[in-house]
Amino acid sequence: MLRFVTAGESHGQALVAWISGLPAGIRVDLDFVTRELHRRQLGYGRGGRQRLEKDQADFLAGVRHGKTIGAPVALRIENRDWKNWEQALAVEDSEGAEDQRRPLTAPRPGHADLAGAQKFNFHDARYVLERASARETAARVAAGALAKLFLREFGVTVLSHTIGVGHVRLERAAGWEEIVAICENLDSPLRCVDPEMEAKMKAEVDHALRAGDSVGGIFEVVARGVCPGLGNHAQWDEKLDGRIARAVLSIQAVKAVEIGTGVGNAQNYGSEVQDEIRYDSSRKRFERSSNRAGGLEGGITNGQDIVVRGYLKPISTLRRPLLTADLNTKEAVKAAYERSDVCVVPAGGVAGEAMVAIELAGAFVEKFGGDSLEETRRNFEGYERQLDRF
Ligand code: EPS
Repeated sequence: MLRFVTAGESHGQALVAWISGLPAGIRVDLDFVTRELHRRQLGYGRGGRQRLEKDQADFLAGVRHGKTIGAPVALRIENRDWKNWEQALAVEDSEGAEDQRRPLTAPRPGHADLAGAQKFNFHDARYVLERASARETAARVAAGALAKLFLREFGVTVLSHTIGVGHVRLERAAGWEEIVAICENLDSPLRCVDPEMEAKMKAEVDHALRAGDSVGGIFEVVARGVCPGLGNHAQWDEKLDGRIARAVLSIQAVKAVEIGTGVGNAQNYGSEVQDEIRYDSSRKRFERSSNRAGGLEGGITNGQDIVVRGYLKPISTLRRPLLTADLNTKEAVKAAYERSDVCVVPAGGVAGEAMVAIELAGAFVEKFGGDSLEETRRNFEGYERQLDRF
């Protein structure tokens, strides 16, 4: 079973990720991991923090001479900002530490601040927000990069692009080549495949920036090359659509997830929604004339692209803050403002890729097993032959 957890506070010493269950023998391309981390830091509308950080994964365990060894992988990503927070977030208690705490007592509506403070009985939301922060997605992206390197061995590629920012929405479908190009283009401001729409999206960000506000949007993750048969219809918690939805919904600020054209499907007739089946005898594979199902039927992959959309609400830290109630005085005050991002949709997409890749890699390991990559490959190829003869 593939398992992964993270630890680390936004302004603490470092983020860490721990991943176990990957077969031995996966080539760990460090440049690829670094590039993935870099992609997550980009995007028009990011705040000052990204100029400070230069995310890099330092592998501590589970990799030898450039390959996984079947042992848990542990990695660490330094927070450069830690040097400004060593007192406030010190591990050890010390004389006068009280004054250094940088407490946050005006909880931001929409953030984990208040719910978390009540849950853990803190009268300072700092304890909560440091861990709730989307900075944590850096650790997910590093773990996701490993999942992608594994999937790559079997011809699977997971990418993403932006299809909505604020009121602006890309209405047309994006081609695979366009998505590949936008993921390779590190200068793209919002990672939208249509330059005209991207200019309008930029204007939405500018508008929010000027107004001291924030803006959300929609990213779309597409996984190509996934064989049919991953996931399982037979038990509710093995259905891969449910697992992917949970994984993407767990990303900070994602409030809805759509698979394929799931939302629109609810208002259309069955004949307009289901994807017709045909057989390609040269490839010896069943295919679909459309992909409204987003590559998943009955919680099982069907061989089409996996298409998953994450809907991000605008982030909750506002330069022109909303009203809140102070955690101690209970008086009406303006919510706290800390340096923040205005728009994080492109970064959300990169985190979305990581989560989808982790779920796909998990389903892959479950179906094909394998302590070593050779074993996984042998089982995978046996299954491919079975599909050829089907
Ligand atoms: C975040 C607040 C900001 C973001 C941060 C998420 O951090 P800071 O308060 O240090 O400026 O920049 O995101 C990251 C640091 C990151 O790397 O994505 C929050 O409160 O969620």
